Amino acid sequence: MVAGRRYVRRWQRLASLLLLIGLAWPLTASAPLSAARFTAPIAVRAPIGPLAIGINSHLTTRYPDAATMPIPAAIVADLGAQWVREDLHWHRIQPHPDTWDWVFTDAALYALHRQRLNILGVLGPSVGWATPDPTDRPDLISFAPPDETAFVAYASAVVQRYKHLVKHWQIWNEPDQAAFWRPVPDVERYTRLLIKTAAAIRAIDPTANIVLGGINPFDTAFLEAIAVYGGWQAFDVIAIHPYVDPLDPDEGNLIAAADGARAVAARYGPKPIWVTEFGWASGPGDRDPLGLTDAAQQADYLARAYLALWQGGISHAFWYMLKDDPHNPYGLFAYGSGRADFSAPKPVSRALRELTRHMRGAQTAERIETISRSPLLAGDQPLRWQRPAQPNGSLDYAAQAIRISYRFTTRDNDYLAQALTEPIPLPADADALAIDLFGDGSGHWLRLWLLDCEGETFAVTAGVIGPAAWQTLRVPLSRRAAQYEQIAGVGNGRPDWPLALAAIVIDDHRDDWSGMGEVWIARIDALNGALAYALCLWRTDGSSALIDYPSSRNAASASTPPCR
Ligand SMILES: [Ca+2]
Ligand SMILES: [Ca+2]
Ligand SMILES: [Ca+2]
Repeated sequence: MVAGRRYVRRWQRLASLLLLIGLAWPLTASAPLSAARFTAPIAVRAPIGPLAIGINSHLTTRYPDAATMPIPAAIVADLGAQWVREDLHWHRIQPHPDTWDWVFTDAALYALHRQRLNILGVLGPSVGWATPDPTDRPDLISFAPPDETAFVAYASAVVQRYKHLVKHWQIWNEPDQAAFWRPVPDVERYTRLLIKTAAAIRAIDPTANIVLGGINPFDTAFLEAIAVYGGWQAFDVIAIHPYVDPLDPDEGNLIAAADGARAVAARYGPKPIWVTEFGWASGPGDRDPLGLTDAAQQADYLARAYLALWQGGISHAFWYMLKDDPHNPYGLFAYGSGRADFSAPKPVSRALRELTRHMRGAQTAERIETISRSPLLAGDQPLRWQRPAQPNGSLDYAAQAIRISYRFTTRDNDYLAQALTEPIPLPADADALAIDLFGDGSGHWLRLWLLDCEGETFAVTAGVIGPAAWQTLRVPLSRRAAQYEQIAGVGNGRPDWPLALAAIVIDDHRDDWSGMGEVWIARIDALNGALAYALCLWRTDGSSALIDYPSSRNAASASTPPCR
């Protein structure tokens, strides 16, 4: 543990030094990169404290019997999670302007509280009588934006009633999705609702925390627009829903899920980042109609995903969800004979119980990797690049690194693709690519174009261009087609190996962005064996434990110390 901390401090000092260099570095041709470039990049991703494990329990809205609510609450507690996420649906609490019904919310929240579970309460969506949509039935749920005064009154009543049980309030669910803010998301209007509701909640309970509505982290335009519309001070916690299914946690690069939100937060003010939904179904579901993930894989992915999110700087992560819906099997328990049936735990239940047992008291983690690196491209070995088709920037070599300068001028999608004259073949056994880059804090996307053996070109997203410091972006290279986006060429539509690196692409993180910047790449390596790593957990009692990361099914056989 001590060694690990010293390691971190050394990198923090180097990061500060590089930051100073970066700041004193006005886009000149001979930047002083060489002194730092042969040391390893900073660990930009690391646990920021213990991981709070949560579940989307939905007892308030989905468990059918208020009288027996202690039963499912005990089942949730038995899984070992510390947090639950509960919907406080407006149409059930206030079905008419003058009717208040607290039966199910009282039953669920008190039962969960008695199990010592922390509760994240979700406020919203609309009730029909409070929207202008004439097709809404007045007493039913609606996803149209609500009358703001009525919404604030409902939120205030809920917070007044439960402020001693609930300290974290999420304003709406997924306001950036058309399914949940109809007919189309309206960030200006959401931000206004957020500001008004947050002010009302803080007036009632100054110790309350306001959590953003759970947004897609792979498109940060909505998050940034909240700041532009003046909403950044209205919330305490950024919440993201990084669904990557049917990709697995490694293919989906879940460890990097928070990078985009963090880049936005670096511009407007840092805040904790929570994952208030993530998960995989155990068969055909909303996001994966083919059902590419089965029950065993769902269990396998659960632990890998929680640990990847933790490594990625997430402090709270809520699995979606406790129980299957009839046609959406994301649950820990099968639907069985109905919403009150908890008799059929799926393999993923056991995986969660094992994970919570291992994680009890764990403060920090250290990844023990057994990968090998082989260099693909290095900044001190200049290659030939083609002039890009777009007049959006240039590439040259300086200070033993590739320097890519970009200038995006339009309010539409801008990108700069720098293509190699001769694409570089990837080793046949490559599991991932690692890109060591010095960012500019822009938060733009770095993508790679890969050429397959049929001549088709595919794009993969390497990650987010982070702060002015060295960082490593890791791109998993799945053998499954789902990860890749075909952009050119004629063939079977799948990436057929061997692949070759064809281009490095910078894409503006939101299309209406314009401006200029500069990114340096010291090297790109191929990694082999990327999945063969383990996680060493350090606990408050001084003990440590080694967990096999690749498969939670093996977690029961996790060995005890020493980690090394
Ligand atoms: Ca192909
Ligand atoms: Ca773009
Ligand atoms: Ca643009």
